[in-house]
Amino acid sequence: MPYTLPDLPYPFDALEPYIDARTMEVHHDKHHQTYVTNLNAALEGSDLGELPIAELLTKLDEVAPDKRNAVRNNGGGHYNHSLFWESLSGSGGGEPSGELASAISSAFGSFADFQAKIKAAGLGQFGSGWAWLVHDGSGLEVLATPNQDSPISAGKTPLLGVDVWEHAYYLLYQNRRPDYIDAWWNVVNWDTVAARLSAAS
Ligand code: MN3
Repeated sequence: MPYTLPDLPYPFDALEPYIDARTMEVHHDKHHQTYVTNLNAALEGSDLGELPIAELLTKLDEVAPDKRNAVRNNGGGHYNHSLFWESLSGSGGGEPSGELASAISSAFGSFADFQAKIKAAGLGQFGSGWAWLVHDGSGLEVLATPNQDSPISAGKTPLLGVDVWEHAYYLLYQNRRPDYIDAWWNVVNWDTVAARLSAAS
């Protein structure tokens, strides 16, 4: 069965004023749809297209060499964006609690230190990519990936990612990536992130 575009779990305007409805519409309906379409095209005739997307991204070396980059980019795009939509909520923001809050404090010092690390990773990613909070098997780590590379391909479990491609923010923030990252914290769904940590650890 081909991969399909998941519905957004909220209306396009749910993340206003931090992320505008028009950006969400184009980002989900056009950008994410294109990753799905191109992923299915690259896997046409291959059994690998039967795998759950997260598993496919751990088996990129099994993809035919002439299709591997297309699967890496578009499969990563599909997986990363599916995770991204679920990580956000119009009633999000604030700070995490419980086990997630403790894990962040012990890994990074404080929630503010963690936020600074994510921002530095997002701003330090030249061109397009993502900044991530991941579970690396033993604890939490912040890292950046270029393009649509996903930490899951490196054996790390993504808990939260911020999309720093210009398509994620340009309509509202133009070149001001720092302002977008600052605003994005207001729509992070910490319940989802906490559930991912529980599943990973
Ligand atoms: Mn994007």
